Amino acid sequence: MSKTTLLSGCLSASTTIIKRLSSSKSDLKAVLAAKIPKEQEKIKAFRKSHGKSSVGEVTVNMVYGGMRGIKGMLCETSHLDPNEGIRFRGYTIPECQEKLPKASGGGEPLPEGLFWLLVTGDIPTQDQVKGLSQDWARRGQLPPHVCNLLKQCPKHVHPMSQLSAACTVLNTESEFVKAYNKGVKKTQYWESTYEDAMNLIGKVIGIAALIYQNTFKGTTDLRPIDASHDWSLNFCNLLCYDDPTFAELMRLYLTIHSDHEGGNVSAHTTHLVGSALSDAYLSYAAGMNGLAGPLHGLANQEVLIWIMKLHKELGDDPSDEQVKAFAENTLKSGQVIPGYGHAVLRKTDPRFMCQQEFARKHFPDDPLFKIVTQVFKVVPPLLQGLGKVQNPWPNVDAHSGVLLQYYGLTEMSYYTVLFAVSRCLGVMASLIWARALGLPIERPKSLTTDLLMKAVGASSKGSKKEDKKKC
Ligand code: CMX
Repeated sequence: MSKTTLLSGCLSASTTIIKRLSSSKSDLKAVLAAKIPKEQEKIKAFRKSHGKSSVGEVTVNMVYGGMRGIKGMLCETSHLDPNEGIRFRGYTIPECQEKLPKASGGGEPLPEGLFWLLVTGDIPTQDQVKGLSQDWARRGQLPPHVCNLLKQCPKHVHPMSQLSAACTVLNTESEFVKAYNKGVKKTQYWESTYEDAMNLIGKVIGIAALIYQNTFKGTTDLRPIDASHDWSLNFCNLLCYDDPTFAELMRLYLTIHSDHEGGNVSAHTTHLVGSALSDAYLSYAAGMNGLAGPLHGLANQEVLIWIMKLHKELGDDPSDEQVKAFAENTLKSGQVIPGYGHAVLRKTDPRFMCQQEFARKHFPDDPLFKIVTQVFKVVPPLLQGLGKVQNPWPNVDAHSGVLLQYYGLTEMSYYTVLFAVSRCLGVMASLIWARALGLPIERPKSLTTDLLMKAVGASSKGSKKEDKKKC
């Protein structure tokens, strides 16, 4: 396929590809349409019989402590057990690796399969997954104003800011906005949201690739999307990474970063913004602004910076004592050890484990992989020794950078964009369901400290209000 199919440096699916696809749409929407009424009925009946039952108490510490442990959200797509880790619609990561369809000759799950699972709760067939790959490819073309915005973006703008800006202005394409403005019924909101979600997933790889090529490679020419390729392979092609093992890594990477139940910053923000009936593009962009924080998705960038610094200072084969001293210095300077700890998990993240497996299989002797393994041995006892860290074990971000750099993707400020591409699957699956279930605008109750004190019968002596009263 030649680059003549490019639209002034902008991603386009060629006419031949579109023709090939016109008869090969996946039947995901039909499967979903059949499931929604049953789910609505189930929830209606459940709320009728148990709507006023309590699911737990809220303590003062929870209010001050980032709402940890408050059961106040619905998330159908995945559930995070503190000890076991994530289950996507009931399936663990090893189960997904075993059961989800793979690319021809490949060993890793296709993210298309995971998306099907997140949306429907069912493991898809190879044909259903193929249909999704083709459907997303068909939707891959970017409108010129999005390409122009990215092309004009100064190189020092962080790739995550570029992603957020591009996805925000992509809402010119929103089918939901069009339907809403025409007065569509609430029961049909999910249909146009589904189209937006699928279009966004189709386009996000082109946006991400354009950010990469423009920022780091000095070009805005992208290879065309090929409908005979899966989503990850197309993404690798757009990035110009042709190693088939890198495509396998991407399939695994884009699968495991997709969803982590509802309360994490990116998923929660996407849901919150979506609950105001902001369209899928605005909701996703908002969520990704949260993913861009160093305590969340940006940690993958921070980890590799930290590992590279360690490697530069200590060389290829540092002793455990040297690694320990390096980590202690990080803590002494008031910083966290990036890639370690979690708000919910209390054991090593299974997403870390499967990335470790991948590295062990494909490049066991890489010096940076050895350092990651050594840090895994040295850092947990160190964090345990601080006496305040709830989870001293590595999370997903502790490993991903080392895998990416091995294949030559060394631009660390880009790493969170890869996380964001994957997270698109989870948050879009949830947004479709939020609209299908007619979930209302989110509006939790907040309290002032004085009101909290009153609520639990504590004395608010010394507070400004009390002082005022005395005057
Ligand atoms: N290094 C040093 N200190 C850490 C730490 C780490 N990796 N993880 C937690 N702590 C500290 C906290 O900063 C906190 O200290 P203070 O009380 O002095 O403020 C204390 O331990 C208690 O924190 P916690 O309850 O264990 O953790 P939280 O739920 O508040 O925060 C997280 C969770 C992930 C933000 C935190 O562990 C952290 O900052 N980790 C490093 C950054 C990181 O890897 N983030 C990625 C998480 C995965 C993701 O979302 O992508």
